[in-house]
Amino acid sequence: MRRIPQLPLYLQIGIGLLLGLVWGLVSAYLQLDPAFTTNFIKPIGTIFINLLKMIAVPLVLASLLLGVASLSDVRKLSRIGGKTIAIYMGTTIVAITLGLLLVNLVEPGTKLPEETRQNLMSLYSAGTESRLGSAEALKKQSVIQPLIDMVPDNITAAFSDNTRMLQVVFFAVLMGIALIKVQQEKRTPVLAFFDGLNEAVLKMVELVMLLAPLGVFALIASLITETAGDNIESAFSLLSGLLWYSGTVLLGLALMVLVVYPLMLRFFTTIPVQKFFEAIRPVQLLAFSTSSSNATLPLTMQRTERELEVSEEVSSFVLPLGATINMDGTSLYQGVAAVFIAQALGIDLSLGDQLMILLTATLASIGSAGVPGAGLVMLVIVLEAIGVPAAGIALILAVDRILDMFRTVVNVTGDVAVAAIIAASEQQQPLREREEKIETPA
Ligand code: DAS
Repeated sequence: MRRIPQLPLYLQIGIGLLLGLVWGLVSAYLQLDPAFTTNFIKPIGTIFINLLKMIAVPLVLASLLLGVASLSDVRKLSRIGGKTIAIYMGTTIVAITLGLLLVNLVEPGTKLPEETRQNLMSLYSAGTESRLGSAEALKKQSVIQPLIDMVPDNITAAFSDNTRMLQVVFFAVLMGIALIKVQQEKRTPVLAFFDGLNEAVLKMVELVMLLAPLGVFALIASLITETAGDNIESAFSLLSGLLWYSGTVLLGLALMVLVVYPLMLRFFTTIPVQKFFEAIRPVQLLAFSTSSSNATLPLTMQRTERELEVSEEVSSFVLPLGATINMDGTSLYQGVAAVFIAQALGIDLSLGDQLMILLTATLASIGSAGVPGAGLVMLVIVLEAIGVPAAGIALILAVDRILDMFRTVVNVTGDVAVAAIIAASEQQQPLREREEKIETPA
């Protein structure tokens, strides 16, 4: 029997989103009793959010552990490994800082009317009291408490609580380093098991994403019916807040691709910028349509080696690592989303909170795997680290799948830019010098 052609995931989710918007707006307009939506539709959205929270820890553990352990030949590439990780962290911190600056600049646009915020607070404020409690506790702690807190005293407790993701990251990195040592001493392929675990977890993310269209429908429908209450205006104010939010993320992503990376290329390589963009255009298109850095990786490596003449040794190390731990687009989005959701729930963030966002979004983007929706899963970690209820992601789910496409483009563009910089710093002849040599007659 002919297989029914499956709609691409982003289309399926787009349809779920539209149906959810129609459902929400119509029931708000007709002032239908939201009880039906709350009792029968909203639970589907709650299940979807719980599934995302369920896979957050295994996702970080598997992808980060494997990412670190795959540095097994870091002895051979020690200087490349150190430089690569340093530049990756640098671009990620620039991305999040840019996102935080922008979202604080457009803050008035993302501010929701008091009534809408009150509605949202009553819906999603479960968990904020824990924030107030921890704020009190914070005052008594030493300034390096966050570093102390990173070391888990009980790893099963760390795995059981999404607010302890930094402890899971700490464990994954330590385990990854231990695996490097075991590989070197035993010369046995110890990574097979973790490879399998990583593949299995990525498959679980795919399975969870199958529920995404229904989950998005349920979350948007219940979000609008419950916040709109009996007046359609607050529904539209929520939608206008979402437009400001999406515009802020897209502006930040555009600045990364059109300003930050070209500046980096100009300072650290002699690759002409338009040559760079010609080389990676097919990579960006594939990243946009798949929303997956992992799926794009084979093409990313081929184009980087062939068009930008980066050696296979550098590209086969820098790019797979980048697809795992370097997600500038995702980290910028997580910074903007965390502040937008906190504001929408009426939670004012101190500078300390925003620095905590910087730290956790950096770590969350390292832990995010290069698959569709991974950034959303890890956003849960960032929110819970600053005491904002994770259920608040329902606010941005409507546009998340679309933003995922754009942030994946930035993720892969950043990986290729760093690969080109590492290649140039390895004294490989940059492209232009080689061209000049050919042009000038001997
Ligand atoms: N889709 C992820 C990637 O492949 C990014 C994300 O989910 O934010 O890079």
